[in-house]
Amino acid sequence: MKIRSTAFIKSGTRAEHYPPPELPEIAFAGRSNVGKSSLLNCLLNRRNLVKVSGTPGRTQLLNWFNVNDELVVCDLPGYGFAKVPNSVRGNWGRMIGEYLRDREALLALVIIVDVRRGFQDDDLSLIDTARELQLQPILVATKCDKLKRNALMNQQAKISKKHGFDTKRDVIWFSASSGAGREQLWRRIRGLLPVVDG
Ligand SMILES: Nc1nc2c(ncn2[C@@H]2O[C@H](COP(=O)(O)OP(=O)(O)OP(=O)(O)O)[C@@H](O)[C@H]2O)c(=O)[nH]1
Ligand SMILES: [Mg+2]
Repeated sequence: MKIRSTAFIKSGTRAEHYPPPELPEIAFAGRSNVGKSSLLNCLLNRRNLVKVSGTPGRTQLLNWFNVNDELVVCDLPGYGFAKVPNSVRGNWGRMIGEYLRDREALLALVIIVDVRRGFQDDDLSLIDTARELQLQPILVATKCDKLKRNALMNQQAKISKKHGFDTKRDVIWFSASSGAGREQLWRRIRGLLPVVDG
């Protein structure tokens, strides 16, 4: 995908904050600090469009970005951060549940995990939620550059075996540092977009 323009649209938490659903939308979710914002910057070829946080669990808002006036991407707040109080956790569930259920423009949910940790219970439950809502979950394991080649291959095999995934087809092995998996993720996203003439 050729990135011609990217722009921050807005942040919000509730339906009344959502931008008008004029373009197809793809959302990105994952545990805090997993590398969601870095993945988005890599995908959009921008160093710092999406803030990369030193403090995990800080971003409690949905953040929307326009890409090429063709597509909207939404960076969802991270989950599973131990230090977040229960009240915030409850809010997260409500906020994300509402968004996934009610956002009519939403085509797919990209679920991002750290390749070193794999898919944990909260990731798996989000995959289930997406499927129940007829949203395609696109599974991505990021930070692949953190493992040496052999360790990465072992980890890919281990994750795939545990969840019955096809190593090549079901998970995109990504690195925001090296750009590995970037083209594959774009291909998946592009495949969901309506074909525009010309
Ligand atoms: N080596 C390496 N580091 C990464 C990668 N992706 C993210 N990081 C680092 O991981 C940390 C967290 O990255 P973020 O992109 O802010 O993660 P996030 O999921 O958006 O975090 P929250 O919004 O706080 O939940 C930063 O220090 C990044 O530089 C990657 O692919 N490789
Ligand atoms: Mg972030």
